[in-house]
Amino acid sequence: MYPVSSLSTFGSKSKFTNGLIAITILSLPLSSAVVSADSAFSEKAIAVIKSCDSSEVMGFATLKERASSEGVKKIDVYMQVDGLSFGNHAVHIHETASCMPCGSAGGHFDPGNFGMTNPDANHPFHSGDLINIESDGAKGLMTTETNRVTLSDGPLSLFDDDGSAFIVHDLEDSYCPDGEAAGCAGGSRAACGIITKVNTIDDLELVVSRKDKRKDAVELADAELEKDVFIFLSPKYPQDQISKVTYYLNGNEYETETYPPYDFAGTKSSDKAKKFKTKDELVDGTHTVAAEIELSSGQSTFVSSSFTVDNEKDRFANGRENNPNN
Ligand SMILES: [Cu+2]
Repeated sequence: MYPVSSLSTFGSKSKFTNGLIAITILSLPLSSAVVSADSAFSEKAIAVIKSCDSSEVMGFATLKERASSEGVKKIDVYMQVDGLSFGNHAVHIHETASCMPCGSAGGHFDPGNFGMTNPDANHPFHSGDLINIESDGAKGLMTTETNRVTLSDGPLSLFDDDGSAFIVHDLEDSYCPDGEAAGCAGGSRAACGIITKVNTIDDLELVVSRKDKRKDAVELADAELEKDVFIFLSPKYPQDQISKVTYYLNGNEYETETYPPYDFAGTKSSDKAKKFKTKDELVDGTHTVAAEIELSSGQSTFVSSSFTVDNEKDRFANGRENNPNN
């Protein structure tokens, strides 16, 4: 149950109000929105998260599959949801790609011979069990990784015959420390998002350069940043097929660009990128930039990349402060 007033914090910015695609994706049978996978790894998927009460868009999630050094498939999950009440809310992958109504998403995703989808039983040991999303009453943010499910084909694939969906619950996931108890896995359902593959847009990625002319850019994902950087959408994807990019920094709306090049910190009239001062804007540690990308075709999609900021190291290297290791 959300107060309508807090829901409107998302809608009033009109970021998602014309995200008709998002809605289209959700209402289409999974197969029509899904594009065939052509590689076993580095698959991506998105979910548009909508209120169970009003069907209003509250946020989105991105999923990226990668192989560990031992070949284990891991998925990086990023989710931002606005309008959740203050506190923690359970997030799980549920067994069916259906959100209308939210109950139709079924129980917790848990394939296999011993699958047990009852949310409050075998919890938190279902394949689809994730961690809580933390909300400050307006914004909610969650990043995690899981190796219990895959996007690519296989026995743990989220893209089984009936697909899968995220459910965000009204209450905190207690992880059921005392075994099965009604509501211990988060209780009633607050929001839902069908998980949809987006394999056609591999070139749609965030990159970062040290130069305002965007030279020598590298992938933003897993980059280690210091001082001033220039983050933008890779020009590998045809820029004329994009109509608008809305950037988020750690879940908060940061910049909206309606013309290429799509710079995270904005573009100068000279066409150079404006600098993003990591030292002023972020503490050292891991951060995430996400982008909602509206395509000229009318579709919307989302990308996110987590990176590390380390300005301390730089300070020691320059000898401006005493290095405690000396
Ligand atoms: Cu659940």
